[in-house]
Amino acid sequence: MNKFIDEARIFVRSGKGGDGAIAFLREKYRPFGGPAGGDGGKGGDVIFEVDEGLSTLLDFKYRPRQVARDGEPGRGKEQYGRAAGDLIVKVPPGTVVIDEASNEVIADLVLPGQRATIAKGGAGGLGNMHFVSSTRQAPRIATPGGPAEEKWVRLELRLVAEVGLVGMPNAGKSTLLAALSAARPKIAPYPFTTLTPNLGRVILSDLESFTVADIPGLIEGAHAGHGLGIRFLRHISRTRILVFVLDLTSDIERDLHTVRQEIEAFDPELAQRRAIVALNKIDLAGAEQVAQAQTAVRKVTGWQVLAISAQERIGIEPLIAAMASMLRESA
Ligand SMILES: Nc1nc2c(ncn2[C@@H]2O[C@H](COP(=O)(O)OP(=O)(O)OP(=O)(O)O)[C@@H](O)[C@H]2O)c(=O)[nH]1
Ligand SMILES: [Mg+2]
Repeated sequence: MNKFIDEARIFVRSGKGGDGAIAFLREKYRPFGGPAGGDGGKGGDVIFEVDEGLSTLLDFKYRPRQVARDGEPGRGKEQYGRAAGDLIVKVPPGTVVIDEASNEVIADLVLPGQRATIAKGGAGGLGNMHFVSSTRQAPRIATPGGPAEEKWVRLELRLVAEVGLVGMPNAGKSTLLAALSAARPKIAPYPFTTLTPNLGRVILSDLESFTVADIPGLIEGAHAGHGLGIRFLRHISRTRILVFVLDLTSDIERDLHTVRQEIEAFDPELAQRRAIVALNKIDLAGAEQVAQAQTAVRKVTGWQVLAISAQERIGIEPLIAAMASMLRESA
């Protein structure tokens, strides 16, 4: 299991272009053989590329410098300098690249194989063989290679999932993820079991599936750093719908209020996302309590409220159907 790292700061530098050469052909029987300085080669680009197999920015903790090679200078006898190969840096899906100097997002890499040039290599300089004219038979001019580009960039991972599970610690989010998908996150009868986000894929058919993210639980004051804080909410910023998981054995209205407030404090836009409520642990509650809770939560939110037992796998299919139809509607 890879350690989950979702932030990194790295230095990138492209390659400088090779200088053009100043050279003349000097052959035994051609004393003034003419200018023959070749062009320099292009410097390497630094290109980020999404690798589906990666799920963390951990590698960058060990390799915080990504430097491409310089182009080779041109040489005599009209020989070109070799261009440097580009440096391809693999990043996990969902990596946002931010230029530290301007604080601007310069790339958002989501799809497998997607690429972005983060630092462009310098062009090769021109050799003096290009500068011959009728009045200038022996030019002593060549141009230098283009400069390297360098910058510090911040990488932020924002997981790619259509549905985000949110709720208080111990509500049963990870149990629900396990019931929905083949994911096997850690589940335990105490708060803060989940320390980093988990992803699972819900398979509807051969052609249809969607990804669900389970994040660490939120508590009151999470936006001020309480519990594990709200920094993991970043990982549901790309989701299209949220599922609020509530534990029927606790005060559901208070829990719902708390979680919604923390999301609002993190990002008001995220708080507006379409949502479904999953009232969990119905195996521990009476039918009447479940019905009352459903009515109360529907009244407060206006959302669809489904009763489930993640552990006993009750009500899971209707919940999947509700998520799928909401995703289709908001496509
Ligand atoms: N009886 C019952 N217990 C459940 C149900 N769902 C989850 N649990 C139990 O509730 C406890 C917490 O479940 P988790 O899935 O770890 O809860 P979580 O929301 O992921 O918690 P954090 O990771 O701490 O935020 C575990 O002991 C589960 O076995 C359910 O439907 N019925
Ligand atoms: Mg959990």
